[in-house]
Amino acid sequence: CGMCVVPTVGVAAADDTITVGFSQVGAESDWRTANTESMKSTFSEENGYNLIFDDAQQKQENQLTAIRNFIQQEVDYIVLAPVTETGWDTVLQEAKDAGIPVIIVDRMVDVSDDSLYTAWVGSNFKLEGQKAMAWLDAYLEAKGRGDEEINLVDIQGTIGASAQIGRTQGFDDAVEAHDNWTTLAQQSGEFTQAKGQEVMESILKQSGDDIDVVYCENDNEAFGAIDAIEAAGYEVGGEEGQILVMSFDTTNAGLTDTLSGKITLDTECNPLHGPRVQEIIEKLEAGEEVDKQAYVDEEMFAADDTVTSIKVDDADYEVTTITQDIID
Ligand code: GZL
Ligand code: ZN
Repeated sequence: CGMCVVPTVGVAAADDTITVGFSQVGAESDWRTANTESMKSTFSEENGYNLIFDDAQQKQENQLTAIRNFIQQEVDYIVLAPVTETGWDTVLQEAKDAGIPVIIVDRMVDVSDDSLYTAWVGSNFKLEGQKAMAWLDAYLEAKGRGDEEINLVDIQGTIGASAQIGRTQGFDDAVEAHDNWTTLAQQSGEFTQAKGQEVMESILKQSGDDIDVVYCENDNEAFGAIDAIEAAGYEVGGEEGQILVMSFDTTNAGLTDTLSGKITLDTECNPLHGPRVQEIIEKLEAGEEVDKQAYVDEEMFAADDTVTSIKVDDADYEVTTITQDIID
């Protein structure tokens, strides 16, 4: 009903353990599940922590409620995985007034004053998009399709999330740079399989025969899109006449689809923030300085070795051909 306050799990801890309040986006994707697991296994009791975990079911108002609960419970640290970038200034000011350091993970917050958070650790989402599209450029060239008219579909993530903003930016900039590339459709799949399938179905109805590439902004959307594409009688894959599906997150299921060739490129987005946040908290406990922002390194996995390295802004990135033992 939205009125009931979801009871936040957790109890007040003995005074020598560190109590961490973690406001998580939700459980919309495999990536999110791995991210939650990383935080829970790092901030375990046996590791000397008391973790109070809250799942906001992808609603910002639930995250605001959770943070206010953490403040009332006088936690030692607040960790926030923000669902979208804006709307955090007031609640972060309340945490600051309460003297509770806030660590942002994964997506960014867009705040008027960056002293409202102590540190951020996550991915460079625009670079992820640039890398993926640089691979597509090289892949099509290698396949002799560099001058062909290419029609692309972008199934976007949750609108306003940093991962969506950055990956869409990488997509749009690359399409802009190629006069033989056209964006047929660009719509949010909300980072979920169900919505990804629904959006793909409606786009296929409008222009199925014209689609060359589907750029999914996470694996779960790709799973849904692939089901829709195959149900409509088209083939997914990197060859002419097939629909090339590319994705992000490199979840186990995503890499399994890359191994089978259903996904042609999966660009990593590393979910294992637990250890990184722990390092920040331990430094803060020791009174040491921490970096304001820390990007995680991320790789790319392709179904075949057509392209083994790409360049973005004079930096080189390796493209790994997926094998079963990488997935295990
Ligand atoms: C990316 C993260 C995104 C994942 C999606 O760091 O914010 O949110 O790519 C998840 O799977 O929903
Ligand atoms: Zn090009």
